[in-house]
Amino acid sequence: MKTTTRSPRTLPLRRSLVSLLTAGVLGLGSLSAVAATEMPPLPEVKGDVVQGNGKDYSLKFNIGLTQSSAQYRGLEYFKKIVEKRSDGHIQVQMFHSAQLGDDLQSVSALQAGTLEMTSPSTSPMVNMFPQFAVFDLPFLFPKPEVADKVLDGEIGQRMLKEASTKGLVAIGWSENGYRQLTNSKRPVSKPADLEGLKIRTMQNPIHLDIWRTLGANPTPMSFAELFTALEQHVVDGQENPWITIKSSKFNEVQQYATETNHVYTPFITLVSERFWNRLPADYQQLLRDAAKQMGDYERHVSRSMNDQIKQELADEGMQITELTPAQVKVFQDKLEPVYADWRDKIGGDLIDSIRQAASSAQ
Ligand code: TK8
Repeated sequence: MKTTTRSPRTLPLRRSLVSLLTAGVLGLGSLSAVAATEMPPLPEVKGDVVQGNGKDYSLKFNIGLTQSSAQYRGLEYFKKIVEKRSDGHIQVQMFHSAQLGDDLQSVSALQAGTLEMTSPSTSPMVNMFPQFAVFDLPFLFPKPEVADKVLDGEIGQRMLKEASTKGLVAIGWSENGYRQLTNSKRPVSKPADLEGLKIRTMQNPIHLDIWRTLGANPTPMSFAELFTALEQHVVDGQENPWITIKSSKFNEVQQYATETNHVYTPFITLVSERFWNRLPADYQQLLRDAAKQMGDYERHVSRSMNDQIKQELADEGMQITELTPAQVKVFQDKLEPVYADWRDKIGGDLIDSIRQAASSAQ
């Protein structure tokens, strides 16, 4: 899939049109003037057709990110698996960019039975499931393999069970990824540079704490409102993974970025319990298998594109600050009190077992 990254809103489009026209005039005919992001191909569907009960089902799956996200690519794979292996008896309708609601609205819609599936970040759900807060602690997951160990291991599987309540069935993990800071005001390489910057955070108390502790002025807000808030300077900055920054075109309204990698955010795959209960057991298992395969593939897409997308953002004019290990440590040290405050609320044992997984994955 080729994904063009320009929108008619801003100057860069005019610039890229000029270079396209120039390329045309010069007979180069190449599209290379417009950055295009190649995604790894959709894998083949493996596994037999599942019998079911002869009935047909239709499920709406709504996500928060755009069609050029790894999340949407994962959703395409999920659809392919489910439709093929149910021999067309389960139809998956895909919705992106929060068309049917943002993360929290989608979760409510699942509970109400008006939407069948969604895949929110865990962070806005901590009021429902406090144990998810462990994913909001800064610098807890030093590399993706540690996240895999936790999500695919005992802790992640237990969390899926615990989150299968309140009208929800939790069936898998994919990833949003490592979060990076962007803003429209100035380069940031140390906490002092954040002084007075209005930073949008997810609706999550630890994220608020993180940015307050670093000296910024954080405001929680739904992701669906974020582009407009940045464009209209309601906030100066935000933080999300490179691929989300690019696929949401935040670089059109944010000049500066800092590679902080401060938090790793998973996406949790959720099904409406009302819908789930209407499915025969083998279709329930099919959805579980498909969610697992989507999660593995989506994580692969997200990771394989991370550096490439960072480069594309730089090529398109974003000023990216990379931090030295010593500079990262300044942020980490400053955030120690956040750990101290949250340790008991989240559960010291849980934090310790993740740190253990981290050290054994080194
Ligand atoms: C998308 C959100 C988003 C998250 C955020 O639905 O809110 O910043 O990182 O990706 O889940």
